[in-house]
Amino acid sequence: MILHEAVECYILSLKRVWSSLKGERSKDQLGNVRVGDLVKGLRGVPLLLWEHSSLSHDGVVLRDGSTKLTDLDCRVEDLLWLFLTGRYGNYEEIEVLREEMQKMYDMMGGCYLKGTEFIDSLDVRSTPVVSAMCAALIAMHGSYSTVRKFRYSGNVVWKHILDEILAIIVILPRLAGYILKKKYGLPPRAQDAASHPLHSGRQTAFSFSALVTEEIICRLRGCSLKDCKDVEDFINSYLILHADHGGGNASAHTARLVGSTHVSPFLALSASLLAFSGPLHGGANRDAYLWLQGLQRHVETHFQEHHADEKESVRQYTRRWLRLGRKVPGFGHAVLRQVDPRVTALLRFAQGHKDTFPSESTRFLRMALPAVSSVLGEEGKIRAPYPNVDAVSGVLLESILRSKGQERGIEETREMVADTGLLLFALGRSLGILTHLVLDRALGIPLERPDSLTLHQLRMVSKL
Ligand code: CMX
Repeated sequence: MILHEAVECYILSLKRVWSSLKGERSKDQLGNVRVGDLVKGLRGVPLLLWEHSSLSHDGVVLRDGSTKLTDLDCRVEDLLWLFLTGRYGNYEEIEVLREEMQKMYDMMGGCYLKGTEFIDSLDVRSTPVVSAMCAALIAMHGSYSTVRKFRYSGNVVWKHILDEILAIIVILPRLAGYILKKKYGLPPRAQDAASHPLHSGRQTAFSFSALVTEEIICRLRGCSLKDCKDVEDFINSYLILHADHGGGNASAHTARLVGSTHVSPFLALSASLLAFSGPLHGGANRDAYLWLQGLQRHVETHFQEHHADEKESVRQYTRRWLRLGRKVPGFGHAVLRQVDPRVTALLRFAQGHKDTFPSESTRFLRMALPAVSSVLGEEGKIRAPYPNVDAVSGVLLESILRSKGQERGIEETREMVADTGLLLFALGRSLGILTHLVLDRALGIPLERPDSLTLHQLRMVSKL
């Protein structure tokens, strides 16, 4: 028997047991959990401590138990203060944080250089942008730990971790901008030169959203930050809405698991972003935008050629897609059971800023999303046939990036928008993940080490 046949044979025998455990034996008790919990990815089983926020069927709530993430009206630095101290900071405190971040930013030149050298050595065109970011984080870790020699243990280790996560946070926007520059051949800027000090000579205090807007959006649009006030506000909201979603999602949980081995936050973040980039999690951000682009083209063509009803075209396209056995990216959720509140918040923002977001983009989303949902609902098995945050972010971002009249081809612009949305999501999520690593180490969260069972052992429990 050749290898593939032998493996297939083994898999078929495992699948038979697996299916019975998912079905008729799922209610069998297994210690404190049920067999069904184990085979369904521990959905809804409360197993993790996560201080920043928790997620329920209708959205994410911050640690005070009443404030929704979508209700926050603040800057990224206010959120960082909240995550790190458990309360809102006053004006002076946030200014102190901004100064700390500016100092950190000025110190990170050598480290950043290591990251960019590593990115230069990659074939960036064929490397997924988040993988390039992870590789650069690993390279920068070597440089950072040479300068700051300390062991990742002891009572006050959280102070070192705090310094380290601030160092990472301030450098991430430049790294993301550099990756996009390399991948899309954007014109170099003085700040990209290795010899150029990181300090940009900005007159105002450090602002994460401003840095992200300057390094990513302004670079892609070829404009300056002062012409982008609305865009900077959008980016600030986008980062905040993506910053945290409880501790059970794949990226947050990976950071917790890997961090629990006491590795450096550079490495824990790198691992967590790799988990993030999968198509069922953050990677859906990119896929959903490209899927919606295909949908939009289909709807336009059908309208031009047959004057077909738009909603019917959307339903037809979705049905065909599902018939191929594929998932519709940007729809469904493991926890939410309604339209993702972040979808509503981002659309509301766009509708309130019509100069930046032409009404056609929001009109299309408002028409198409419920039509896709209605087809997914007909499937019967999808527990949340509603759009999640990934369904809107790319289309809205495209409005910003196209509004300056890019000279690129349509396909390349699409790829660029898709990559940019994904990187922005990664930057937002890094804020929650990194700040929680400080709390993990301060609390002494132990090495995560759940028990595992073989299918044979499960069969014994279920008497199969
Ligand atoms: N398209 C097609 N089928 C879907 C679907 C979708 N968008 N969402 C769920 N289903 C299917 C599942 O594959 C499952 O089918 P089987 O029973 O045949 O295996 C069934 O519906 C039930 O799934 P569920 O309980 O509703 O959803 P899960 O908790 O298993 O999965 C998620 C949740 C997000 C992985 C899933 O909805 C999905 O794959 N969505 C598309 C990818 C996506 O948008 N991911 C981003 C989520 C947000 C984030 O984490 O960033």
